[in-house]
Amino acid sequence: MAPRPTPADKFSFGLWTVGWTARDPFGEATREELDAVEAVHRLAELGAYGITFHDDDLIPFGVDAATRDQHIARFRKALDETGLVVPMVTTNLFTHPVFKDGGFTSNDRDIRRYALRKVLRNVDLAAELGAKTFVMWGGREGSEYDVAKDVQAALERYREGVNLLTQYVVDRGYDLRFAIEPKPNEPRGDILLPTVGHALAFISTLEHSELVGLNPEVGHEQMAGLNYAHGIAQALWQGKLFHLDLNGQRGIKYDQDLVFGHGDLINAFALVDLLEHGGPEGAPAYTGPRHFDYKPSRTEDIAGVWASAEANMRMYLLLKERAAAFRADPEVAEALAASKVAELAQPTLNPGETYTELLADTSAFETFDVDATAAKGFGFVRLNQLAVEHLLGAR
Ligand code: GLT
Ligand code: MN
Ligand code: MN
Repeated sequence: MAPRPTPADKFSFGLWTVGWTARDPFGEATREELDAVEAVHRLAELGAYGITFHDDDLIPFGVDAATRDQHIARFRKALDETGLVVPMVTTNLFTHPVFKDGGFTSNDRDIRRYALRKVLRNVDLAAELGAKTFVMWGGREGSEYDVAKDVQAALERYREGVNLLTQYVVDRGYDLRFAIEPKPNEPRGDILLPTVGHALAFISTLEHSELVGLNPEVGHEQMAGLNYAHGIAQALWQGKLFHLDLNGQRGIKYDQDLVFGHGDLINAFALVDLLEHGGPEGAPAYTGPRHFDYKPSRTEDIAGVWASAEANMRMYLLLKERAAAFRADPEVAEALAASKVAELAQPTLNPGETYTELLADTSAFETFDVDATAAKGFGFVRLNQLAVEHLLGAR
């Protein structure tokens, strides 16, 4: 039995996740629209602490200002009634046909200006609702045809857009940071900033790069055949893990958005272990929201939607429990030591040592027993077997 989720676990869900009516490119919706107020109440009952949304999830695209205010007021009331918070907000720059060639990087300049206005309006709403993170998933920023997109110009326009947004946040005094969500493809043939690495390199070029980090999604890295836990570790190492999207994906194929852990379970275990124990002295490496961005499968009715929402939180808590057991096992401690895992944290040079001393150290090279050292194994397989046994609950 995994413990029941509580707000202290910091689980959050996108309104578009439980609210997905399951329309796909091949078939109609299989579920009714879900009211945002009901989503807030149900998620609170299940033990979540937060809800996130795109502007258009909450406020239908194109409604007048008075209607917009009514939608926001109803939502706020539901938040007040339940205590649910809004840790993150994002903007939809992909559904409306006007964004068919992107928002910030559309070839059409008027569309780029419109996109910026749509985002600025939503940044104000995010700040009003107390969100600390503003996600930017540029799903339509890309192309199908290489000759149709000047990628260097597109990146320059992306940069121009993000620079404007950070300046706005600074000038307004908002306590809000931006998190770019990479994805390699779908819906565009190729999306700009396709992986964690591309996005980190882009962020380093920005005027207020300290205000811009990442929102990596499990499935999006795995669609590119990459190791999500490694990507998260690099984002942490660079101080750029501002937020994250947890879900499941099975291999290099379309974006499945399965329940967290229902894809690569071993990597999910390594991820939870990293988040919960990867900080100094085994402390959590990440303390932000554990945000689920999944799609309740098209086969499910509304009861199945709530069961799948629960499944995400349960998977996280079970993995957290398994990771704690792994860390507490003396045999694991011994295997970790035999594999010299902690030795990697030790600097390669001695304190104050330079290449001069290294060159003078004959034990490092001239008398170093290369063959004897090469003959020793690291014992990584034994260590991994212990991890998998803990994951299976076999230890
Ligand atoms: C869309 C996408 C997600 C993003 C959302 C944020 S929108 O549902 O598939 O991965 O996180 O814009
Ligand atoms: Mn996805
Ligand atoms: Mn996502």
